[in-house]
Amino acid sequence: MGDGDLSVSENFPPLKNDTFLRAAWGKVTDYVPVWCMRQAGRYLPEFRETRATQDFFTACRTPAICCELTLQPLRRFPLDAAIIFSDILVIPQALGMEVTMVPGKGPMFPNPLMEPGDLIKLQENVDVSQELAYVFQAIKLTRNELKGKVPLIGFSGAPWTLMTYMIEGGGSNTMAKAKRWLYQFPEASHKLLKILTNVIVDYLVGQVTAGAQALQVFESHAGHLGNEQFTEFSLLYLREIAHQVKEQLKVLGLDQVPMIIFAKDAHYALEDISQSGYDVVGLDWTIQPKVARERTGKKVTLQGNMDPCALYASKDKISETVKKMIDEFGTQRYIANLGHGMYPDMDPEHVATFVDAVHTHSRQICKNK
Ligand code: 1CP
Repeated sequence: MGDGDLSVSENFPPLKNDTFLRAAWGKVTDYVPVWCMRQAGRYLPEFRETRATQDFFTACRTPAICCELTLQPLRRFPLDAAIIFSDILVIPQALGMEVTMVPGKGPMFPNPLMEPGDLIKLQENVDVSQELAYVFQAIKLTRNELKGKVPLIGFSGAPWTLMTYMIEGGGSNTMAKAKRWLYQFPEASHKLLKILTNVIVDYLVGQVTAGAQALQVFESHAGHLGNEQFTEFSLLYLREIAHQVKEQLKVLGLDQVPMIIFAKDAHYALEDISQSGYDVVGLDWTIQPKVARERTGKKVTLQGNMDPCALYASKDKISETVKKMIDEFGTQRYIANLGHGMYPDMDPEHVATFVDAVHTHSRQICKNK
């Protein structure tokens, strides 16, 4: 077993493929590991079948279904990591907010936060070991069922991204309501972001205790903030999360778990992001790999960043795009991924081409070195 074996419990099966973890730690790999954001999703017929009889959040609360949905893409593609099936919105639910998933529309909060006075409605001192126990059970079960095939990634939404949903009441193009809070109620905004930060820290530590072998924090709505607001309302909390999680994991003796930050559309702040305490920086497709390397230095691993819509291209074009991406990122300190999640109408065969092109091309380069 290589030094990337990070089993937190002797009861878990030994890890057979540690390439993803090695890349995350900046260790030498003999090919580029790959996974896809939203690799468990509606583009897979077996996902649609499993989900057909289940309401979205009922599925999230049923460990056996989460486990099945997490494993489905692994059965089809030789991916180098699994990501637990869940959603970032389980945290607002744990704080006492009602959230439903409207088919074909997305998440809906019937009673979003309207004014600062609404913050008293939140269950501030939530015990995640109770409220989110179902996620921890799903992680434990999935880690066992993976049988050491690849590492299991746990995740959380970042405070600003969760705040946008809690105030907007769902998805939004402008985030005008949430941004109004930042300008009109900066104090209440910080109060909310702090409440979220505390829950997220407990949640991420709990996921590792349950068996997660890496953690990704999704700041999917970073692009709506300018540099100044990002620094004040996002970066501060992202740093706090990395710092607190790592401190707590160290105390628990579980600190061999890399942390990934994916702040979509925030490359205006890439230097700061790369120095915010995370081991891996996820990139969307709007930044060139070479520019990202120059701006992040040699300490972090980069993850990304093919335009997910490139999966609509022909298989030849996908292979060509992957080759160019790997040539530009290089094969080391690099985890291949898409620049954001996949869409339901994407062809699983094209995902297979993407994964295969990453493995084949990167192995060739590594072999010739
Ligand atoms: O019925 C369905 O199947 C709905 C589609 C779906 C799925 C498959 C949603 C609704 N969530 C998920 C699972 C999910 N969500 C995962 C699973 C693991 C994997 O990647 O395979 C993950 C990591 C998430 C995280 C998530 N949820 C994010 C962050 C990543 C990103 O896309 O930026 C966000 C923003 C959400 C909110 C959310 N959940 C679902 C939808 C449609 C949305 C976006 C709504 C919007 O803003 O318009």
